[in-house]
Amino acid sequence: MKTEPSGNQHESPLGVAAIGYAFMGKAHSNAWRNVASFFDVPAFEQKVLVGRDTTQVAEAAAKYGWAESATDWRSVIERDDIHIIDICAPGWMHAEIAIAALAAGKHVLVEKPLANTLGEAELMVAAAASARANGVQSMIGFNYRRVPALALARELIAEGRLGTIRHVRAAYLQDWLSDAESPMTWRLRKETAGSGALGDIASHAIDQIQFLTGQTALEASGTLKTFVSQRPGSRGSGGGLEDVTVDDAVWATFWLTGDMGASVEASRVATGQKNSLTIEVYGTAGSLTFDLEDLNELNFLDATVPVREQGFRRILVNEPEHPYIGAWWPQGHIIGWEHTFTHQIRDFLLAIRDGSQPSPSFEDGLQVQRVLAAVEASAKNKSTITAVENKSLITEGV
Ligand code: SOE
Repeated sequence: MKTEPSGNQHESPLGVAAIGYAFMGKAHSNAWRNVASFFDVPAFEQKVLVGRDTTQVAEAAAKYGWAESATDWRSVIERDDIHIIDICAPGWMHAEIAIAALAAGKHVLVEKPLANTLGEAELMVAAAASARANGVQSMIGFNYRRVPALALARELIAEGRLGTIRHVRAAYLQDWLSDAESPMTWRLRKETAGSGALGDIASHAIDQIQFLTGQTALEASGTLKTFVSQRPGSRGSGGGLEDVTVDDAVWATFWLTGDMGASVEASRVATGQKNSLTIEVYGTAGSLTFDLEDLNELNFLDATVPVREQGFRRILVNEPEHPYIGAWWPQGHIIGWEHTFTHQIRDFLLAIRDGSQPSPSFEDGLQVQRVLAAVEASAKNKSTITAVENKSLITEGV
């Protein structure tokens, strides 16, 4: 017996199709290939990898463990043997694919940020809400929520071990665009990426601030900067310089619910910084610091002990008691960046099996998109504060 794709009981394994085979397609494919070796998840099959270049996507499918390859995502989402669509394509494709896949009764996982614009994000949330009524689940891939150390940080904060949180600082610094001669890519054009460091990596920091504290941003003040305004055309474009139409770096401050302050800095031209997401949380009873480049560690200061004993202590987040770790290796055998994608897909599959809402939801993705839009508005208007609009653009007829 096989129920509708929206049903949660599937005798036949869940058929999975991934769209996109570049960096994120590779990271997600790796997770699909190993999740069942480490976690108890419902049966699934890596059916189809979709991409635009017939030869390249076929090579990637064979390499990454997909049974088939295809170049037309529209035909793939109509297949009865496909139940899950994993969108690893550039941001400008998220809305069209996700909305069509949800309408076809497919569960959808989409990479961050949710969309390139607030309007697209709103439409995706509306599509997710109506699909959810039919048991079709949707999730956005803020994978750093699945770093065990950050999942532990959220637990400690929720338990009150830091007391009342006063402020949070986050910086996400990379340098892969520091060289002005680095050629254009889709990530450097507003029409394909939506924004630069803001949507690409500050989105992670903004999601983390809200995830760790359980609060949401109310107001934003931001500055965006493009240091390299023209770059050599992308490979095969015949040379010449092309205008960069997104930001290289962003600085923003926020006020959140819970009377909490936050600051976020993100740059893809921070020479020498490779993939450094650092987060600091300061409360009345304690503090936490984290660095993605040391992702197995969480530094915790307990301010309730006598001052003579106080100090940040390193928690090696590698015990079976820690989130996700029990499925991997004995304590101390550390894990890596790629494991967060396995954790993400494990949670997505369990939510589909249980008919529950995966987290983060498209609504969580929309909240981040609202903050991104508020930072852009603040930067554009040179306004010190911009409300994070909580109204629906759809009802406002935008
Ligand atoms: C940007 O370089 C990037 O690939 C982001 O798009 C990812 O979300 C982040 O995990 C790593 O850096």
